[in-house]
Amino acid sequence: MSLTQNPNVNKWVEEMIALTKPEKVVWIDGSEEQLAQLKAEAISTGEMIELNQEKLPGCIYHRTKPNDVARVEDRTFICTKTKEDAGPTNNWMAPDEMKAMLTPLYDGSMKGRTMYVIPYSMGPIGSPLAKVGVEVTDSIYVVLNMNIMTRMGKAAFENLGDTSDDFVRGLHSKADVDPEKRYIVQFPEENTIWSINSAYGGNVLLGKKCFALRIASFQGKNEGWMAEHMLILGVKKPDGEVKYITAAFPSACGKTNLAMLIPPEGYKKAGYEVFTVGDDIAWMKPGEDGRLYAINPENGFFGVAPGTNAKSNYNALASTKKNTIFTNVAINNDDMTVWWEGLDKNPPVNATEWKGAKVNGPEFTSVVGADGKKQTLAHPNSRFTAPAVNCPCISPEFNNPKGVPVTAIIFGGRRASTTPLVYQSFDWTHGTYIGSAVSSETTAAATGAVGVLRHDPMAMKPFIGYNVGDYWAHWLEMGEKLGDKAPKIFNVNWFKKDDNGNFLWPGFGDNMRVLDWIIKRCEGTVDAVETPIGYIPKKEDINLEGIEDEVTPEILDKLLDVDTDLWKKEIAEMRRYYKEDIADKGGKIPAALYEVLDKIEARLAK
Ligand code: OXD
Ligand code: MN
Repeated sequence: MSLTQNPNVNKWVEEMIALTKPEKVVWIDGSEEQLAQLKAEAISTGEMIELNQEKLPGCIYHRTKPNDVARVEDRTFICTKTKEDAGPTNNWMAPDEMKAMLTPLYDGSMKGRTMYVIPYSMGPIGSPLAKVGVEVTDSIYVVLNMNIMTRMGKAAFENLGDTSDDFVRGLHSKADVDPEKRYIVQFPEENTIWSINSAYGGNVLLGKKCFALRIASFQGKNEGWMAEHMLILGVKKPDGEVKYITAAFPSACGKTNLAMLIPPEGYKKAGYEVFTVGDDIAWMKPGEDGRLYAINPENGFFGVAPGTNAKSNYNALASTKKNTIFTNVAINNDDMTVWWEGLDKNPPVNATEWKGAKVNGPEFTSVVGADGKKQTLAHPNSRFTAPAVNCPCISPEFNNPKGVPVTAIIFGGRRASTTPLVYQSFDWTHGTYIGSAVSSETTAAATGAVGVLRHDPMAMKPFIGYNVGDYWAHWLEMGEKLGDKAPKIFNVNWFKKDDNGNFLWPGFGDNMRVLDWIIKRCEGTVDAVETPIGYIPKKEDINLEGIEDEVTPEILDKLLDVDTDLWKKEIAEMRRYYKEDIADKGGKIPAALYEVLDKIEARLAK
């Protein structure tokens, strides 16, 4: 029975029932009893596996099909009325054409199955920045994950009210999990998402990338706010004041690690603390005082497991110790716990690898495959879905409906050369340019050539729900609206290397030293060196206490170096990118961004 009087919700759910023809319909109220019952059912059918309830209370395991282990960008579409409105960074099809193609796939796709109707809120219930979504799905895995990742249940409907039409309609059916018929489709003009033939996280937890980034970025443009692929962290200073920073990085650049950073000893002793507000998505809107406020629309972390350990990210690991869902990691059959590459150096002897085969872990992981890489017990994109409340450093402001005021915005990527450890933009327009120029070198972990530069503007390339040129224009408009209250914009690069290929900067907790400089710049308490590309730190202003042996003055010189020749090449590449990848393909680049390029070029020529 429906959980809401809202006729818009009820009409849409009726239509989805008529289309997919489920045997049964269950409305998710979010109660403990209902969740316990669904969990038990999923365990009884084998869809979920119960883990060791003493060591990992409340934790369960799920294995997806081997063909269904990651987001599928080539099968992700933005269906706006015109192709131009989707722009050069998105796949596009006309909405009617897409619906005509997908309707037969959905027709009867839930026959013999249960449809779950999930009401959820992205953002704290009742927050003026929050938004409501309803997802219908034929997957219990989706229900159990959405329970962790969102504020799920009846309260979301109460927040929506009995008449509003302002909710995002998400239709998901795993159908036959056929990769040839897999589509992840956003209809931004209709607040609608259709996802079919996948049962993997990012493709099916429709509140996350589909709603909170693709649909929300479009809503934000129309409503005067921003949906960004950014972590949010708070730095508490010894005087007790907390400064909030958001940061956008392409994948494989350590976003979750930065969000949950543990400061070096010296900082801890001095009284610094870092709090996590979010690790993936920020919704930001000007507040009553004219400053930019951010909420994390999510309620949990959907993190990559491999590489997570007590050293690389103690807080993330601690977050996974209860009420967590593990997807595609390995199981240690001796005690029904979980394992992944990089957790420790001892793969379980009696293991089940991510595809479900029982193997001897050490033997299995010593075999080099045809691709020259060692076999892995856990899939490289295996995940944990962990409740945010589990995180030892979760911010006390996590549920604050007003959000947190943003002092600084950071962009970054993985760059072996060219880009210094940190630099500050001259102003918001220059900062927007820096965001548009975000790029990262591919790592050995990804397919394709290593070290190839991939452009990923604002780390949003796969997530901007409209034309990237209009998105950049929206950034510029937001800057105008915020005026002198706008956050300061910085760029960082933790990945600069020496001539022998060694990283110059230790990273992880030591990134606190860079955050420290950024905060002081925002407060106006440190000077900087003006270079053609922006302000860089004076050497003495980066606190190296405790790592003087590792980061010598010579190394610091290299980290902060701005090489004119390399930057001339960088600017030439940006001109090529703007022209060939964006403008020639229908992206309208704001004139102000070309002016920034001209100015940097002129400064470099001097
Ligand atoms: C991503 C993620 O792919 O957060 O960006 O999963
Ligand atoms: Mn992400």
